Amino acid sequence: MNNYYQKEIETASPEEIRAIQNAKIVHQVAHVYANVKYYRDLMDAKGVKPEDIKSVDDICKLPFLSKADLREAYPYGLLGMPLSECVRIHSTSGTTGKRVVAFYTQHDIDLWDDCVARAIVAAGGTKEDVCQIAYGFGLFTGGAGLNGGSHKVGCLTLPMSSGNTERQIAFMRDLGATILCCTPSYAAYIGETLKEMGLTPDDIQLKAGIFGAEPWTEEMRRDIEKSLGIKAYDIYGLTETSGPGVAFECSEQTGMHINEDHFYAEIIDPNTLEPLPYGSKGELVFTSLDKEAFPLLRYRTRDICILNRCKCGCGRTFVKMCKPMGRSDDMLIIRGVNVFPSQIETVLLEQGYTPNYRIELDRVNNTDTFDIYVEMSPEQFGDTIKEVATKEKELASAMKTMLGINPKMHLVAPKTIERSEGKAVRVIDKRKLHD
Ligand code: DLL
Repeated sequence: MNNYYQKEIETASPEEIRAIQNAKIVHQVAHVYANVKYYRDLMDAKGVKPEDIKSVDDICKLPFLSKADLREAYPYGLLGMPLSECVRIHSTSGTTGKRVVAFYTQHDIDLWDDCVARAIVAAGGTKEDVCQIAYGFGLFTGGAGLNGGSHKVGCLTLPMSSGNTERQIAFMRDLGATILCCTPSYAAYIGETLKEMGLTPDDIQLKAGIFGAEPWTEEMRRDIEKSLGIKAYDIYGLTETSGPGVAFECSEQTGMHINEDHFYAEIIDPNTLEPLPYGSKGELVFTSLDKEAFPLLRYRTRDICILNRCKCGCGRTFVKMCKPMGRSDDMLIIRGVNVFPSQIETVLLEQGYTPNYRIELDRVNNTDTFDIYVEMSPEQFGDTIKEVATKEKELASAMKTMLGINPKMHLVAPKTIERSEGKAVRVIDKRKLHD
């Protein structure tokens, strides 16, 4: 059986991969400098010209990009192609302030689909498979990304989107789904529901799962593999770099191969911003080598990670990243959705509350619980229980509009949320997200 989607490139020698990267980076920097004023200004400010970048060894001369730049340049400031050449946008969750909008030409979609197709084939997928996609469809990249990859492999694709779990299981059984793609927490929930419905893994035909978009542990992998009777593979990516498929796990299940012919990865010290050698723990930075419409150079992901180039038993030569080990910013991933505490603060202030709040997160039955405790003002505190309940509901609905997910709101008495003498501790995360 062919284990590769594009064997020649996936098993190319490190020298061959380098040569591809070197050729692409020269072209990409010229493209960005010519077409993206925002980045040209950053390069000019640093005194770097496109001619200074002759190979990927020179990447360290280029300025970094961060989420703050994306916000400043919103919506079109980092666009590398005329809008008339773009065919799609995707976006991260969150409304005002924190939104990231990524643009794609047809060429970009084709490359993205290839990256995801490699992931599906690495998980054992072929055109004989039935691929059930239970990532969200819409602006989120999960549904569309896996859908495109599944088509490229030639799988029969079920674009289910997330939710309606009993229907997911009914389709899975009726249509003989063999590969499930969703967040790991949703996979675990599907496993539990299967059991509650009195079914076992023998009642379904799944053989593999491709799970990502949020942190998950080896323990969770074992649980999911057992409850669904499958082999569970990790997949990584972010909206800014296209979406899922920047890196994917192979049969060895010991880290994710980065699609290095499309993305150049660096690890930096998040404090000094100095590049670190392979094997060091630091922040992952990506340069997209051939994306046209949203060609980010040296984008700081804020994911803490380790890269290594050990020989892999699967035969692939692409560098491997470990599971992300945390973040170098305060972003939380709750039920697969990216949430910044500052978004919560914005809603509270807009709705006339004090910014005295606490977020509590836990994982119960493989689903994230999300509680926000907010102090009432002394005037609000006089309200009846019924009035308070109505206010909690209104606040939850405003949060849902901002964040895309529903927290449980708790309005509490004035001065009951502990004050901190130093940096406020706003988040209590009881989930065990990392090994
Ligand atoms: O989560 C893209 C994606 C969709 C990846 C489906 C995999 C599968 P964003 O919503 O922009 O994009 O969130 C990106 O999610 O910086 C990581 O912090 C986190 N993340 C993504 N994949 C993984 C993973 C999509 N496999 C942010 N393990 C990233 C841990 C992950 N964290």
